[in-house]
Amino acid sequence: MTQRAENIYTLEGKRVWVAGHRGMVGSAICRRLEQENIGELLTVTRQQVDLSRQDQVETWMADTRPEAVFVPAAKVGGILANSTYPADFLYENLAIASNIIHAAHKTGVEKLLFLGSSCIYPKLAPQPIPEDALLTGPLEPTNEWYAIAKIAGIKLCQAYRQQHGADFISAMPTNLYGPFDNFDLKSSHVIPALIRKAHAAKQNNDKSMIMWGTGTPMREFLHADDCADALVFLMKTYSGDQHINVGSGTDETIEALTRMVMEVVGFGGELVKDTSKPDGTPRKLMSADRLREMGWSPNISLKDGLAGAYQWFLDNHSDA
Ligand code: GFB
Repeated sequence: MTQRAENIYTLEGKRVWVAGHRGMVGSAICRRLEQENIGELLTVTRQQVDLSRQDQVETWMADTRPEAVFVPAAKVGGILANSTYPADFLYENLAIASNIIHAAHKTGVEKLLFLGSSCIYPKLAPQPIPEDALLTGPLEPTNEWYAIAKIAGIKLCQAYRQQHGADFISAMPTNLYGPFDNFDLKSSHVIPALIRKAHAAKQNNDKSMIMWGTGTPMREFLHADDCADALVFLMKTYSGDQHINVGSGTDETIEALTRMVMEVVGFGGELVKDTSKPDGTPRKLMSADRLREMGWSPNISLKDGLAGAYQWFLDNHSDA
């Protein structure tokens, strides 16, 4: 059995800021922190502080003085939103990353964890993708804007570590799903979209439901609660220059995923492919070796996670 890495940083008694606490990952981190005996959980809404405004971020951090910071805050979206709004995805994510990381340095934050995404890797990276594949080839065009901003965030953490000795680290989660996901069909990722579509098809007694693309691309999925557990683990056990992949280590074709969702939802109709919609990158399975060597592995199977996500959708979307 792999030995679990030792704790080198404690969250106990600390003032911890989760930037973006209302999002799927941010809310999962807040739930996970309930087990950590932290001193105070700091959160702030978009109405109180716009994270893309440097002055607002700096004032808030100088006033609240967090000791540890998680940065899941980002403008996120699925394949269509990413390719439709390149300026928004690049500008907002660059601004959020640089404002928070710079202010964290200025206010003496002890430890910061920045979140990226598996789309930072080259489109045709070797599979499973090791961390050192970063910047070895051209990016996938449907999400290069978001990827460039996230790569800049990783580099900011490395630069502040190198120049100022700041203990800022980065984690690269794979495609995530879970409670508080975005179920809007135009801007969501694939899992919430499929859940919504399969549910609607079942309710309406439709003969079929539509899946975007050819169904052949492969994607790796991780439940947001597993991701949050890995992030807290990294915060406590890891300090280093290199970003760390956070994934499940296995992937599915989009068609297989769609059939799993149909089964979980209980829709037995036909599957129709809309090939006018983009497939995106053919495959992005990340190597999970580094995190496994440190002693962390996920707990929630895709089947159980999908069932939980469907239940969350039913409980929280009265329009469902
Ligand atoms: O999750 P998704 O939108 O983003 O799409 P990416 C994954 C795959 O699912 C694509 C297919 O091949 C889609 O064509 N798909 C099938 C669908 N049906 C649907 C549907 O109804 N809705 C959606 N959205 N997809 C994103 C990046 O890439 O992944 C982001 O754009 C980020 O930057 C995120 O990195 C994790 O996996 O292609």
